[in-house]
Amino acid sequence: MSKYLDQILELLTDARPDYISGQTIAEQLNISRMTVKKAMDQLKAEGFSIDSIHNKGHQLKTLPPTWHNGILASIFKHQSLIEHFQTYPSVDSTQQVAKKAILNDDRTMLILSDEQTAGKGRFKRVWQSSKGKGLWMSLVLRPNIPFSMLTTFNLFMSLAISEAIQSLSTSKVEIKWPNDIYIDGQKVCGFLTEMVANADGIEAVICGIGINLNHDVEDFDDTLRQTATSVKLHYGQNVNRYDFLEHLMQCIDVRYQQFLTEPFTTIKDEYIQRSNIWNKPLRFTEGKQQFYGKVIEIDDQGFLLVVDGNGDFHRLMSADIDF
Ligand code: BTX
Repeated sequence: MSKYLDQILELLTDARPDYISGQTIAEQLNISRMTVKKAMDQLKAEGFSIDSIHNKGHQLKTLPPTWHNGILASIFKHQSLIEHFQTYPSVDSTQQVAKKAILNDDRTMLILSDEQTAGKGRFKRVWQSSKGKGLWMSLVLRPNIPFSMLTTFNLFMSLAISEAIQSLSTSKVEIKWPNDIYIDGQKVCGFLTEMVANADGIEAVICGIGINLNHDVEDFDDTLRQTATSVKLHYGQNVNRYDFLEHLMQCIDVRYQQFLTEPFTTIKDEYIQRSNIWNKPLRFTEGKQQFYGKVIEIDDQGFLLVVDGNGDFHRLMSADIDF
Protein backbone atom coordinates (compact mmCIF):
# COMPACT_ATOMS: atom_id res chain seq x y z
CA MET A 1 0.00 0.00 0.00
CA SER A 2 1.67 3.19 -1.16
CA LYS A 3 1.68 6.09 1.25
CA TYR A 4 1.87 8.55 -1.65
CA LEU A 5 -1.61 7.93 -3.10
CA ASP A 6 -3.15 11.17 -1.78
CA GLN A 7 -0.23 13.28 -2.99
CA ILE A 8 -0.24 11.63 -6.41
CA LEU A 9 -4.00 12.08 -6.70
CA GLU A 10 -3.53 15.75 -5.85
CA LEU A 11 -0.92 16.18 -8.60
CA LEU A 12 -3.06 14.28 -11.12
CA THR A 13 -6.06 16.49 -10.26
CA ASP A 14 -3.93 19.67 -10.44
CA ALA A 15 -2.82 18.65 -13.93
CA ARG A 16 -6.32 17.91 -15.30
CA PRO A 17 -7.18 17.82 -18.16
CA ASP A 18 -3.49 17.55 -19.08
CA TYR A 19 -1.09 14.66 -18.54
CA ILE A 20 1.66 14.80 -15.92
CA SER A 21 4.83 12.78 -16.42
CA GLY A 22 6.06 10.14 -13.98
CA GLN A 23 9.33 12.09 -13.86
CA THR A 24 7.59 15.31 -12.71
CA ILE A 25 5.62 13.43 -10.05
CA ALA A 26 8.80 11.71 -8.84
CA GLU A 27 10.66 15.02 -8.64
CA GLN A 28 7.84 16.87 -6.88
CA LEU A 29 7.41 14.18 -4.24
CA ASN A 30 11.09 13.36 -4.06
CA ILE A 31 10.49 9.66 -4.72
CA SER A 32 11.68 7.19 -7.37
CA ARG A 33 9.89 6.62 -10.67
CA MET A 34 9.40 3.00 -9.62
CA THR A 35 7.47 4.21 -6.54
CA VAL A 36 5.33 6.41 -8.80
CA LYS A 37 4.64 3.46 -11.09
CA LYS A 38 3.64 1.20 -8.20
CA ALA A 39 1.32 3.86 -6.77
CA MET A 40 -0.20 4.44 -10.21
CA ASP A 41 -0.84 0.68 -10.60
CA GLN A 42 -2.49 0.67 -7.20
CA LEU A 43 -4.75 3.61 -8.08
CA LYS A 44 -5.80 1.84 -11.30
CA ALA A 45 -6.44 -1.39 -9.37
CA GLU A 46 -8.67 0.62 -7.02
CA GLY A 47 -10.75 1.71 -10.00
CA PHE A 48 -9.40 5.18 -10.80
CA SER A 49 -9.76 6.04 -14.46
CA ILE A 50 -6.15 6.94 -15.31
CA ASP A 51 -4.72 7.02 -18.81
CA SER A 52 -0.97 6.34 -18.99
CA ILE A 53 0.91 7.00 -22.21
CA HIS A 54 4.61 6.35 -22.73
CA ASN A 55 6.59 9.60 -23.06
CA LYS A 56 3.52 11.66 -22.11
CA GLY A 57 2.59 10.66 -18.60
CA HIS A 58 -0.61 10.07 -16.68
CA GLN A 59 -4.02 11.69 -16.89
CA LEU A 60 -6.92 11.39 -14.43
CA LYS A 61 -9.73 11.00 -16.96
CA THR A 62 -12.76 11.30 -14.70
CA LEU A 63 -13.29 12.13 -11.06
CA PRO A 64 -14.42 9.06 -9.11
CA PRO A 65 -17.83 8.68 -7.45
CA THR A 66 -16.18 8.44 -4.01
CA TRP A 67 -14.45 11.01 -1.80
CA HIS A 68 -10.65 11.27 -1.69
CA ASN A 69 -8.50 13.68 0.32
CA GLY A 70 -5.98 14.14 -2.51
CA ILE A 71 -8.62 15.31 -5.00
CA LEU A 72 -10.20 17.64 -2.45
CA ALA A 73 -6.79 19.08 -1.58
CA SER A 74 -6.32 20.00 -5.24
CA ILE A 75 -9.81 21.42 -5.70
CA PHE A 76 -9.70 23.52 -2.54
CA LYS A 77 -6.09 24.62 -2.82
CA HIS A 78 -6.98 28.29 -3.22
CA GLN A 79 -9.81 28.65 -0.75
CA SER A 80 -9.37 29.86 2.81
CA LEU A 81 -12.57 28.67 4.52
CA ILE A 82 -11.45 25.09 5.22
CA GLU A 83 -8.04 24.23 6.66
CA HIS A 84 -8.45 20.47 6.91
CA PHE A 85 -10.43 17.65 5.21
CA GLN A 86 -11.34 14.17 6.31
CA THR A 87 -13.07 11.72 3.99
CA TYR A 88 -14.54 8.30 4.75
CA PRO A 89 -16.27 5.51 2.84
CA SER A 90 -18.69 5.03 5.73
CA VAL A 91 -19.29 6.55 9.18
CA ASP A 92 -22.15 6.54 11.66
CA SER A 93 -22.64 10.30 11.34
CA THR A 94 -20.29 13.01 10.06
CA GLN A 95 -21.54 15.19 12.96
CA GLN A 96 -20.21 12.63 15.45
CA VAL A 97 -16.90 12.39 13.58
CA ALA A 98 -16.63 16.18 13.59
CA LYS A 99 -17.35 16.41 17.31
CA LYS A 100 -14.56 13.94 18.06
CA ALA A 101 -12.16 15.59 15.59
CA ILE A 102 -12.40 19.03 17.24
CA LEU A 103 -11.38 17.67 20.65
CA ASN A 104 -7.69 17.95 19.75
CA ASP A 105 -7.73 20.05 16.61
CA ASP A 106 -8.68 23.72 16.40
CA ARG A 107 -8.71 24.10 12.63
CA THR A 108 -11.74 24.67 10.43
CA MET A 109 -12.68 21.37 8.81
CA LEU A 110 -14.83 19.53 6.35
CA ILE A 111 -15.82 15.93 7.11
CA LEU A 112 -17.31 13.97 4.20
CA SER A 113 -18.56 10.42 3.99
CA ASP A 114 -19.88 8.34 1.09
CA GLU A 115 -22.41 6.84 3.49
CA GLN A 116 -23.81 7.39 6.98
CA THR A 117 -25.15 4.43 8.91
CA ALA A 118 -26.74 6.59 11.62
CA GLY A 119 -27.27 9.99 9.99
CA LYS A 120 -28.93 12.42 12.39
CA GLY A 121 -31.77 14.80 11.74
CA ARG A 122 -33.04 17.30 14.27
CA PHE A 123 -34.67 16.14 17.51
CA LYS A 124 -33.01 12.68 17.21
CA ARG A 125 -34.73 11.95 13.91
CA VAL A 126 -33.00 9.78 11.31
CA TRP A 127 -31.42 11.23 8.18
CA GLN A 128 -31.26 8.58 5.44
CA SER A 129 -27.83 8.73 3.81
CA SER A 130 -27.48 5.97 1.26
CA LYS A 131 -24.06 5.07 -0.09
CA GLY A 132 -22.69 7.17 -2.91
CA LYS A 133 -25.97 8.97 -3.54
CA GLY A 134 -25.64 12.19 -1.64
CA LEU A 135 -23.50 14.84 -0.08
CA TRP A 136 -23.27 13.93 3.60
CA MET A 137 -20.97 16.43 5.26
CA SER A 138 -20.16 18.37 8.39
CA LEU A 139 -18.52 21.74 8.22
CA VAL A 140 -16.63 22.98 11.29
CA LEU A 141 -16.35 26.76 11.39
CA ARG A 142 -14.75 28.97 14.02
CA PRO A 143 -16.61 32.29 14.02
CA ASN A 144 -15.31 34.82 16.49
CA ILE A 145 -18.73 36.27 17.31
CA PRO A 146 -21.04 36.71 20.32
CA PHE A 147 -23.63 33.95 20.95
CA SER A 148 -26.46 36.32 20.06
CA MET A 149 -25.28 36.55 16.42
CA LEU A 150 -25.75 32.83 15.84
CA THR A 151 -29.53 33.13 15.53
CA THR A 152 -29.17 34.19 11.89
CA PHE A 153 -26.46 31.68 10.88
CA ASN A 154 -28.96 29.14 9.48
CA LEU A 155 -30.64 31.83 7.39
CA PHE A 156 -27.39 32.70 5.60
CA MET A 157 -26.52 29.00 5.21
CA SER A 158 -29.89 28.12 3.74
CA LEU A 159 -29.50 30.84 1.12
CA ALA A 160 -26.04 29.52 0.22
CA ILE A 161 -27.22 25.91 -0.09
CA SER A 162 -30.33 26.81 -2.06
CA GLU A 163 -28.26 28.91 -4.49
CA ALA A 164 -25.86 26.00 -5.12
CA ILE A 165 -28.75 23.62 -5.80
CA GLN A 166 -30.57 26.21 -7.93
CA SER A 167 -27.57 26.38 -10.28
CA LEU A 168 -28.48 22.85 -11.44
CA SER A 169 -32.23 22.62 -10.88
CA THR A 170 -34.70 23.49 -13.60
CA SER A 171 -37.43 24.00 -10.96
CA LYS A 172 -37.43 26.67 -8.27
CA VAL A 173 -35.44 25.73 -5.17
CA GLU A 174 -37.13 26.92 -1.99
CA ILE A 175 -36.21 27.32 1.66
CA LYS A 176 -38.51 25.91 4.29
CA TRP A 177 -37.63 27.85 7.40
CA PRO A 178 -35.52 27.09 9.36
CA ASN A 179 -33.50 24.10 8.11
CA ASP A 180 -34.82 22.48 4.94
CA ILE A 181 -34.47 23.02 1.21
CA TYR A 182 -37.31 21.94 -1.07
CA ILE A 183 -37.92 21.49 -4.79
CA ASP A 184 -41.51 21.21 -6.04
CA GLY A 185 -42.81 20.49 -2.54
CA GLN A 186 -40.28 17.73 -1.80
CA LYS A 187 -37.28 17.83 0.48
CA VAL A 188 -33.90 17.79 -1.24
CA CYS A 189 -31.74 18.89 1.69
CA GLY A 190 -31.80 19.12 5.46
CA PHE A 191 -29.17 20.70 7.62
CA LEU A 192 -28.60 21.32 11.30
CA THR A 193 -26.24 23.51 13.27
CA GLU A 194 -24.68 22.60 16.59
CA MET A 195 -22.49 24.84 18.71
CA VAL A 196 -19.57 23.91 20.94
CA ALA A 197 -18.82 26.64 23.47
CA ASN A 198 -16.67 27.27 26.53
CA ALA A 199 -16.59 30.05 29.11
CA ASP A 200 -14.74 32.32 26.67
CA GLY A 201 -17.27 31.97 23.88
CA ILE A 202 -17.97 29.91 20.78
CA GLU A 203 -15.35 27.23 20.12
CA ALA A 204 -16.90 25.80 16.97
CA VAL A 205 -20.05 25.78 14.91
CA ILE A 206 -20.66 22.38 13.34
CA CYS A 207 -23.04 22.54 10.43
CA GLY A 208 -24.23 19.12 9.22
CA ILE A 209 -25.57 19.21 5.67
CA GLY A 210 -27.34 16.37 3.86
CA ILE A 211 -28.13 16.90 0.16
CA ASN A 212 -29.77 14.19 -1.94
CA LEU A 213 -27.70 14.39 -5.10
CA ASN A 214 -27.94 11.36 -7.35
CA HIS A 215 -30.97 9.45 -6.05
CA ASP A 216 -33.49 7.98 -8.43
CA VAL A 217 -37.00 7.71 -6.98
CA GLU A 218 -36.48 4.03 -6.12
CA ASP A 219 -33.36 4.87 -4.08
CA PHE A 220 -35.59 6.41 -1.40
CA ASP A 221 -37.29 3.93 0.88
CA ASP A 222 -41.09 3.74 1.06
CA THR A 223 -41.30 6.25 3.91
CA LEU A 224 -39.60 8.97 1.85
CA ARG A 225 -40.67 8.27 -1.72
CA GLN A 226 -43.51 10.82 -1.65
CA THR A 227 -41.73 13.51 0.33
CA ALA A 228 -38.08 13.45 -0.79
CA THR A 229 -36.36 14.35 -4.03
CA SER A 230 -32.81 14.67 -5.35
CA VAL A 231 -30.89 17.22 -7.42
CA LYS A 232 -30.53 14.65 -10.23
CA LEU A 233 -34.32 14.36 -10.54
CA HIS A 234 -34.46 18.09 -11.37
CA TYR A 235 -31.24 18.27 -13.39
CA GLY A 236 -31.89 15.33 -15.67
CA GLN A 237 -28.48 13.71 -15.28
CA ASN A 238 -26.00 12.57 -12.66
CA VAL A 239 -24.37 15.35 -10.68
CA ASN A 240 -20.57 15.31 -10.42
CA ARG A 241 -20.13 15.40 -6.66
CA TYR A 242 -16.74 17.17 -6.72
CA ASP A 243 -17.97 19.92 -9.03
CA PHE A 244 -21.09 20.36 -6.93
CA LEU A 245 -19.14 20.44 -3.67
CA GLU A 246 -16.76 23.03 -5.09
CA HIS A 247 -19.63 25.27 -6.11
CA LEU A 248 -21.47 24.72 -2.81
CA MET A 249 -18.38 25.72 -0.84
CA GLN A 250 -18.02 28.89 -2.92
CA CYS A 251 -21.65 29.78 -2.18
CA ILE A 252 -21.16 29.01 1.51
CA ASP A 253 -17.97 31.09 1.66
CA VAL A 254 -19.72 34.14 0.19
CA ARG A 255 -22.73 33.89 2.52
CA TYR A 256 -20.56 33.06 5.56
CA GLN A 257 -18.43 36.20 5.06
CA GLN A 258 -21.67 38.14 4.72
CA PHE A 259 -23.00 36.56 7.93
CA LEU A 260 -19.85 37.66 9.77
CA THR A 261 -19.98 41.24 8.58
CA GLU A 262 -23.55 42.20 7.74
CA PRO A 263 -26.93 42.06 9.48
CA PHE A 264 -29.74 39.72 8.38
CA THR A 265 -31.59 42.72 6.95
CA THR A 266 -29.06 42.76 4.07
CA ILE A 267 -30.34 39.41 2.80
CA LYS A 268 -33.87 39.54 4.18
CA ASP A 269 -35.58 40.27 0.84
CA GLU A 270 -33.65 37.50 -0.94
CA TYR A 271 -34.52 35.12 1.88
CA ILE A 272 -38.20 35.97 1.72
CA GLN A 273 -38.21 35.46 -2.07
CA ARG A 274 -36.78 31.98 -1.63
CA SER A 275 -39.06 30.88 1.24
CA ASN A 276 -42.07 28.63 0.72
CA ILE A 277 -44.00 29.42 3.90
CA TRP A 278 -46.02 32.46 2.86
CA ASN A 279 -49.78 32.83 2.42
CA LYS A 280 -50.79 29.35 3.48
CA PRO A 281 -52.11 27.71 6.62
CA LEU A 282 -49.33 25.83 8.38
CA ARG A 283 -49.00 23.52 11.36
CA PHE A 284 -46.28 24.52 13.82
CA THR A 285 -44.73 22.15 16.35
CA GLU A 286 -42.50 23.68 18.97
CA GLY A 287 -41.51 21.13 21.60
CA LYS A 288 -44.78 19.70 22.89
CA GLN A 289 -46.81 22.67 21.73
CA GLN A 290 -48.67 22.43 18.43
CA PHE A 291 -50.86 25.02 16.69
CA TYR A 292 -52.11 26.08 13.26
CA GLY A 293 -51.37 29.52 11.92
CA LYS A 294 -49.97 31.78 9.23
CA VAL A 295 -46.60 33.46 8.93
CA ILE A 296 -46.76 37.25 9.12
CA GLU A 297 -43.08 38.02 8.70
CA ILE A 298 -39.50 37.18 9.53
CA ASP A 299 -38.14 39.85 11.85
CA ASP A 300 -34.70 41.45 11.61
CA GLN A 301 -33.22 38.88 13.99
CA GLY A 302 -34.49 35.99 11.86
CA PHE A 303 -37.36 34.99 14.16
CA LEU A 304 -40.62 33.93 12.56
CA LEU A 305 -43.71 35.93 13.53
CA VAL A 306 -46.84 33.79 13.35
CA VAL A 307 -50.51 34.40 14.15
CA ASP A 308 -52.50 31.34 15.19
CA GLY A 309 -56.19 30.51 14.71
CA ASN A 310 -57.11 32.30 17.97
CA GLY A 311 -55.40 35.50 16.86
CA ASP A 312 -52.50 34.98 19.29
CA PHE A 313 -49.00 35.93 18.14
CA HIS A 314 -45.92 33.69 18.37
CA ARG A 315 -42.26 34.62 17.83
CA LEU A 316 -40.44 31.44 16.86
CA MET A 317 -36.70 30.80 16.71
CA SER A 318 -37.10 27.20 15.64
CA ALA A 319 -40.07 24.92 15.00
CA ASP A 320 -41.24 22.13 12.77
CA ILE A 321 -43.56 23.33 10.03
CA ASP A 322 -45.97 21.09 8.15
CA PHE A 323 -47.88 22.21 5.08
P1 BTX B 1 -34.91 17.02 10.10
O1 BTX B 1 -35.16 16.46 11.48
O2 BTX B 1 -35.51 18.34 9.76
O3 BTX B 1 -35.33 16.00 9.00
C1 BTX B 1 -35.42 14.62 9.26
C2 BTX B 1 -36.66 14.10 8.61
O4 BTX B 1 -36.54 14.26 7.19
C3 BTX B 1 -36.87 12.61 8.86
O5 BTX B 1 -37.69 12.40 9.98
C4 BTX B 1 -37.53 12.15 7.55
O6 BTX B 1 -38.91 12.41 7.58
C5 BTX B 1 -36.94 13.08 6.52
N1 BTX B 1 -35.74 12.52 5.86
C6 BTX B 1 -34.82 11.66 6.34
N2 BTX B 1 -33.85 11.44 5.45
C7 BTX B 1 -34.16 12.18 4.36
C8 BTX B 1 -33.55 12.37 3.10
N3 BTX B 1 -32.41 11.79 2.74
N4 BTX B 1 -34.18 13.20 2.22
C9 BTX B 1 -35.33 13.83 2.52
N5 BTX B 1 -35.96 13.69 3.70
C10 BTX B 1 -35.38 12.87 4.62
C11 BTX B 1 -32.74 17.81 8.95
O7 BTX B 1 -33.34 17.11 9.98
C12 BTX B 1 -31.22 17.81 9.19
C13 BTX B 1 -30.54 16.68 8.50
C14 BTX B 1 -29.03 16.82 8.57
C15 BTX B 1 -28.35 15.67 7.92
C16 BTX B 1 -26.86 15.89 7.85
S1 BTX B 1 -26.08 14.73 6.83
C17 BTX B 1 -24.54 15.18 7.39
C18 BTX B 1 -24.67 15.47 8.87
N6 BTX B 1 -24.45 14.28 9.65
C19 BTX B 1 -25.56 13.88 10.28
O8 BTX B 1 -25.65 12.87 11.00
N7 BTX B 1 -26.56 14.76 10.04
C20 BTX B 1 -26.11 15.84 9.17
